[in-house]
Amino acid sequence: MQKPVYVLNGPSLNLLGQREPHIYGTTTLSDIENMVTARARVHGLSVQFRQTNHEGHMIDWVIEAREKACGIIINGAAWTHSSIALMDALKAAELPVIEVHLSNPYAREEFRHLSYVAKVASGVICGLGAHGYVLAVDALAMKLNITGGSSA
Ligand code: CA2
Repeated sequence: MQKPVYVLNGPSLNLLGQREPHIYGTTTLSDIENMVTARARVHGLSVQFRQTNHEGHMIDWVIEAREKACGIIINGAAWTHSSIALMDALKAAELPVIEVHLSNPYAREEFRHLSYVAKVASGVICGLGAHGYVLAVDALAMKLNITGGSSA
């Protein structure tokens, strides 16, 4: 049986839909979990969907994914731009990694233009809001050479 996709979300993403809707939209993280789970099912994939505000937890999950996941979809939020530890863990996981962002960091402040995650990711999806997560599932299925049903 196929291992699950780990969908990992970084700091403050638990506030989605409650604050800064002009930047991050009105969709909640729970809505995104439902969207991702439904899309993964089309590809015959299951999902472990998680969020943390603690960097060490995120690193532990990435290391756990090395054994337990078929791939990682990650919105590292602010750690994207700061965490060499996250980059090193993602590299060590030796899995396909799709980086996703709701906003387009390249159209925002200069400090968001550097992504340590992108340096070890198979692909990056940004600026497309919550739908970017759905596209990330499709991208991961493509990387895994999984052909879903006729609606995939
Ligand atoms: O656009 C994205 O998905 C980001 O990863 C969001 C991060 C930001 O640091 C990245 O540059 C781009 C910020 C996540 C904070 O989430 C909030 C959600 C609702 C309200 C306030 C913050």
